[in-house]
Amino acid sequence: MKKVYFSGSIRGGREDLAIYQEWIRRLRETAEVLTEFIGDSTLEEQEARTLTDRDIYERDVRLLEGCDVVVAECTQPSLGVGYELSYAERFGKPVILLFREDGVRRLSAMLSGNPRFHTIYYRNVADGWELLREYL
Ligand code: 6IA
Repeated sequence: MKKVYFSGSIRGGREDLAIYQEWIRRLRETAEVLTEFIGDSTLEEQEARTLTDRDIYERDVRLLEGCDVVVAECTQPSLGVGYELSYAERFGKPVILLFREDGVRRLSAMLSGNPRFHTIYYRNVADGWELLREYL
């Protein structure tokens, strides 16, 4: 089973939380998801009590280094997700980006223009999943 580092916005905004949960649920059918906490609705309160930002950074970098592939939902812009993508590239990890098309937002050219990243544009998770599963 591949180890997937699933990346999604936290402090960048939690508007897409339900979408992250759906992606994580599907990914778990065929892969080990190292970052199930991305889909946790109580993450902010819990981690604020138990972990410092330094702890979070160190844990996430360790998980990134140990993964087989990074899958990042990039529709909601997040500095942390962008940082993780660059870090993943530096460590030679395959990177798949997920971007929900709404006809308004566009993916940053720094991501869509990177030939080492593969982007899946989707309208709903069920359709996107058919494309993503081919890569896992
Ligand atoms: O800049 P952002 O917060 O949106 O960055 C989100 C990305 O950074 C995610 O893909 C995570 O892998 C990572 N990340 C950021 N914050 C956390 C976190 N707790 N726990 C785990 N991973 C994180 C934040 C809790 C805090 C609000 C108390």
